[in-house]
Amino acid sequence: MKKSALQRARAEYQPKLPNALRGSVKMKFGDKTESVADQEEIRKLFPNTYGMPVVTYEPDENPKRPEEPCNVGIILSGGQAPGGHNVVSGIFDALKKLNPENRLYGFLMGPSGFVDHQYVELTESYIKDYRNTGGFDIIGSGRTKLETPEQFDKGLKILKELNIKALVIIGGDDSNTNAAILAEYYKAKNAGVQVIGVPKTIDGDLKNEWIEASFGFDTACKVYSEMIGNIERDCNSAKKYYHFIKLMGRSASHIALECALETQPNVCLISEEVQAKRMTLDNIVNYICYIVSERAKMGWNFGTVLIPEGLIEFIPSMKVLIEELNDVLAEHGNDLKDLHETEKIEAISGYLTPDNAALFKSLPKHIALQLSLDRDSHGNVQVSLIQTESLISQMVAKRLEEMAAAGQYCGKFATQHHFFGYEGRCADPSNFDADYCYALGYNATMLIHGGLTGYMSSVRNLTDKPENWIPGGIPITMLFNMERRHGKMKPVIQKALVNLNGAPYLKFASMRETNGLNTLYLYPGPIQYFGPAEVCDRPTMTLLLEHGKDI
Ligand code: FBP
Repeated sequence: MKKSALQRARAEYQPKLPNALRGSVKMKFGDKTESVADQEEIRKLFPNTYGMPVVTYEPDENPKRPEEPCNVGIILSGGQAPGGHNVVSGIFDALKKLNPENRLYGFLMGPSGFVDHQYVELTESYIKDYRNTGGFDIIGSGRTKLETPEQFDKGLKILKELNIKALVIIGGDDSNTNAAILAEYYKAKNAGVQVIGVPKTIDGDLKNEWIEASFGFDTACKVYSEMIGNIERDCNSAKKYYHFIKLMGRSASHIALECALETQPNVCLISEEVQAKRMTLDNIVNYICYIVSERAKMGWNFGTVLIPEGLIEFIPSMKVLIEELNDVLAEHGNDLKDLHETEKIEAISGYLTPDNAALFKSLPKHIALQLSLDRDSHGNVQVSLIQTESLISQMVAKRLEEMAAAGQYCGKFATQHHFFGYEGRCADPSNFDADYCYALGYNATMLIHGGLTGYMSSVRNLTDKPENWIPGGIPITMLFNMERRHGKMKPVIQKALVNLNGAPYLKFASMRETNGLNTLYLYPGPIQYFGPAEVCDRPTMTLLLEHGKDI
């Protein structure tokens, strides 16, 4: 395989492992746990895996030797996130350290490889080219939902054939939901297979007290912030465009918020705030027009506006519409799929209640059609396909024309649109993600070694040096609540949205007006892998602020 100079240098990087994982360790069990909501329903649905204790480690003075051989299978599930390859190498290195006879198998292209028995054995010579690299191309990823007993039994067949004792699912909230359901099924069946989850998603919305960050968020935000900073320089040089930048993050606005802290744009919308303040599309447009017109008074007809990808679902009236659309598409999707665009909009409107039908029909046609596209296999609207940035900029342009006609605005408004998402998901992991992912993977093997199932790998104390990070495990059911999916109530991991009382949001809100009306851009520059620690190893501002640190 031909390699770039950076690839060659980066291959030499040895991720730092927490001290707590270096010697022989044994498990320390904490108190029993409860799910975040709907405890009674979830306890009933997970009779074998509900309420298990949180786990940490302590040194083991008398480790048992020799270790029994243990084969492990892995699945990379959902959207790519920087660092996935280091999770794989961490699992592998720990397995081989426990017993060189242990084998690691990777199921190809996500959960479908597990069900269809497509796999590869991951050996040192296979893994070596992927250490510290971005992407999930080592075995590929996919979004097949593991939900039926037929799928679980087909998967069990290959696990038994390969003598696999444990399966590690590396994924986001939906994939870890699958991991918990599978763990419960195998335990109920006494199948002798453990299931462990690893918290992955650039969206940053799989977190709680025990999961301080999902992997990939750090690197992805740094890539987007570099590009936003470059655009800010461009826009401050030419002084002729407003750049509307949509940022990935299916629901939560963590990415937009982190990038706003890193780059100080003129506007950054936060979906959670829009929802809490019950803002309408008009309110959002008026706010942007206020910033644009005030800047125009100073002769500045340029600026940057960050828009979180998930915004549309957080505008209360749109949320009600989308919920009804989800049910309509679940019920009538097959009848609608062959209809031509205008007919389709008419037919869907016919199924909607009058208020929703009126709102649906008032949207620009391309947005109405984008909202009616198929949901993903987990029932989510595919927000990456909805051009919210152009919807909002068009509405702003229209309002500015009205303001100009009324003598309230005198400026020029030219726009450029961007969507930053896929650009960041496969970047080479930052030092933080390279170390964090390796520790998460290594720790997943230790949880398997401890005989656990239905647990998620947890590594905490992340604002300290990696040596001082605290590894452990939490039962996945702890993160569950009941939500409506595909028209039915289902147990799923509750997404961690931006906390409007949390330090990252409050810091942003305190700077918002000043950054909006002035030109105070910050230029974070590209990720650095080699150099001073304050440049190369700095975690996200979100993580620092959440841990009471100064930025
Ligand atoms: P995960 O939750 O699976 O990590 O994926 C997150 C994400 O990157 C979102 O930010 C985005 O909306 C979505 O995936 C895009 O999905 P796809 O890769 O299927 O286009």
